[in-house]
Amino acid sequence: MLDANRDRWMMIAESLAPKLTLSPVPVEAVVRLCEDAAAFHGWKAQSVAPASALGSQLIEPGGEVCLDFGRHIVGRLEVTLAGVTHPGHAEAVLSVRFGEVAAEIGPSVVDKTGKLGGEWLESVPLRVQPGGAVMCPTRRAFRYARVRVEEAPGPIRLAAARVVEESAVPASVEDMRLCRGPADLIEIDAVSLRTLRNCMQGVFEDGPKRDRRLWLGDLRLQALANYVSFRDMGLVKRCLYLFAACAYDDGVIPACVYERPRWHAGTEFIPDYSLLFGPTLLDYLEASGDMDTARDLWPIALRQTEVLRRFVDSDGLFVDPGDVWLYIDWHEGLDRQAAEQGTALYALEKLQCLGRRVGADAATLTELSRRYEQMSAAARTRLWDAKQGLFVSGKARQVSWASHVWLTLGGALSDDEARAGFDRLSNAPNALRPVTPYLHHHVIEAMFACGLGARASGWLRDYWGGMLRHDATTFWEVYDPEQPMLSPYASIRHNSYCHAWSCTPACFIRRGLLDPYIDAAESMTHAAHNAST
Ligand code: RAM
Repeated sequence: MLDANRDRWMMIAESLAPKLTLSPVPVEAVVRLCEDAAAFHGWKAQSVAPASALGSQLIEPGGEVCLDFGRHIVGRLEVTLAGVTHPGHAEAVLSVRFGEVAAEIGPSVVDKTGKLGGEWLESVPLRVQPGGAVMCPTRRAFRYARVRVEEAPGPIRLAAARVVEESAVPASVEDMRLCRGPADLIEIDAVSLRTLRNCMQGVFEDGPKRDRRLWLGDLRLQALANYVSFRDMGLVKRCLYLFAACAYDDGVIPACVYERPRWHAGTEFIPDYSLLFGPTLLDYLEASGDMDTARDLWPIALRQTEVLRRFVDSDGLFVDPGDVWLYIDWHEGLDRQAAEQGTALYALEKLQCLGRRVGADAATLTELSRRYEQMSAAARTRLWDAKQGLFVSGKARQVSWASHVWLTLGGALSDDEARAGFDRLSNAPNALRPVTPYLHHHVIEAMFACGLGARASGWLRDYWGGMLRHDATTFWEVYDPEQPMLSPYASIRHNSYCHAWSCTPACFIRRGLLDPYIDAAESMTHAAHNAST
């Protein structure tokens, strides 16, 4: 299946490479980054002067200025030096550090404690003649740019600074802003779309700051938000084909793919991501009607459920092999067995829908249904704790939101049971809570699915609204209101602050799912409809 298709799939993917839209964004203010114990990450930007004052500010060699662009941007910084101020016309050497949030570049020394490479934290040197302009050679993701004068014959002035913003999306977030509804939801929606737009580059990136990879779990959620907003079907199709073309030789789809030096699979394999290829393809088919792509990629979507057999015992129970990356959420102590069981059920169910749509043969559909029933029964007999009225996971019989949420999404519970489970979890302080917007998204999806719309709506406003209250202009990779310094990478400076999987509030808002829980006069569905037509 693979050998015959790999090159063709890659050609389709390459033919869909987007043309990026470039748009200038002016600097908004000059700020100073300072420590502040009351700020969520311990740093804040204090306004020093309006942008109009930039040109009159003299910066001594060794001195610096911090530019605030008012919101998160992906693009190239361009600075223009004022005309000759010193004899000799010597060039100035500047260095620039970029930060998505103040805490990233507030400290004057680059933080080396994080687990990732951290190249994006290093400063970029720029040489510029008096009266001339220079553009940063590489694309950066940032709100703040800390410009330091490394060498100059005397004080210099910046005559102008701007960013040439890049995105695969031609529409601006302002064009798409909802015109009706509660103010917090309008803002949550706009910030969701900015998060999505800034991640939509040559592919749907997981975050534009770090190594800009395409991850399958992120793609699924980005695509859902894209269908209710920018509706760029070509970019989703390109990404689906990239994953298919980069599958390992046994047909397993990797968790992520890299662009350079040429498109290739990452070594990361995450079963709960591979399993979501089929559901992502089904969502794409439903949004685009593109049956040719669905039929073309159906065999490889099906293949991911074959791979699942490696992890399932003869009763249909997912067993953690111990040496494979199970993701689900970035909670360190999370036992993922039950949530994997739920993801597998979810995928098997969606695969049956996809199979019926693409005209799969009866034997395949019967086998998918048999496996679904077996795994569903195993969830009830092996993972359900009747005394607690909740699922348990792993040898330690851990209780978590992740297990309940994914087994609800996988259809292992009736709506009544799922609702009762949410009540019990809320009263179980030891139940492990979600820490990333990825799992929070699924909490909300599961709540809506079992009829807890009011609760889902409140959860969304509270969680994503919390990031807004901490000045987010795009949503973050990791956010736990109780743990500001939480990072899977040992440093919050390595976290991404414009992250793919965080853009999904727009899905719920624009599908009108929150409408029943807000004042009828403020209904957002009509506004969303206007925005997308
Ligand atoms: C990280 C990124 C990415 C995610 C994986 C599991 O490296 O945050 O978005 O999909 O983990």
